[in-house]
Amino acid sequence: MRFDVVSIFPEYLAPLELSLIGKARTDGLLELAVHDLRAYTTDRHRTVDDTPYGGGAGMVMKPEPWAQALTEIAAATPAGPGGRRPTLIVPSPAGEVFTQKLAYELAEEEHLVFAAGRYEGIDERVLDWAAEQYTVRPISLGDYVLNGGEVAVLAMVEAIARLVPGVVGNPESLIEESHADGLLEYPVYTKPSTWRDRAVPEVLLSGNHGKIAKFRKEHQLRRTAARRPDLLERLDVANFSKTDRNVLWDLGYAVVDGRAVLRGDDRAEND
Ligand code: 6GU
Repeated sequence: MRFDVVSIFPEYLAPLELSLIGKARTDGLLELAVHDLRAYTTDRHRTVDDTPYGGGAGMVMKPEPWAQALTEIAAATPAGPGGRRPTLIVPSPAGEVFTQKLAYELAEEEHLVFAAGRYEGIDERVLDWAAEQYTVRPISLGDYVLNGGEVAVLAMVEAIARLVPGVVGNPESLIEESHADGLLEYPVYTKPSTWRDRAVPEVLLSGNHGKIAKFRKEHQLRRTAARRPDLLERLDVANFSKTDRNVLWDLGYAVVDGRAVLRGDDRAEND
């Protein structure tokens, strides 16, 4: 899998040389190149921004340096016969929200190009124009505003690259983690068994794998209900065991048409 990142702050992407992603690159599992947008300017001052038409605060990124960079990157990596066009990811708080599901989808692609903008964003015409060569996807990390796309690129590259086979040493660790099954991860503990008067839950020391699995699922459900009720309400619970349904009931949820519905909630009463 190949990643290209275009930014006016290429040094911002230096962490991609570290840890699992760095190792995957040296192992040849991933190719990743960072490009300085200013290398694609032609004026003496290497200008990348200008004032917005229509007025308003801040500056807008000029289209031409982006067009030069994106044309060169697409030309350097032509899709083979029957090959797919590369995906152009444009980090933006105005994009669709990045999720684990989207990470899995993008991990199937051969070539991802990230256009990390700064200021008020990139001239919109670049996105329309780029659609001739790329599948263009504006993507947001969530409902808050960053100063630029670089931090979002770091987050997305890490989330996507770790799904590429071989990048994470133990593929089991991809299965039992938060969001993999629509629930948050259960709490984890290590030695010592008592630390500052706090004991590890007894069942985890029991060696009883059935009981341990039950404890963990219960805590996944409790945690998700407390922290992310939105996830719980979207979950398909049609195949939940009696035990899991009892936990849901304790948490105030009934199972209605295969969904967890808050008891006492209008929707539950009307069903
Ligand atoms: Cl992808 N970019 C910027 N600039 N701000 C964000 C974001 C992305 N996601 C959330 N906030």
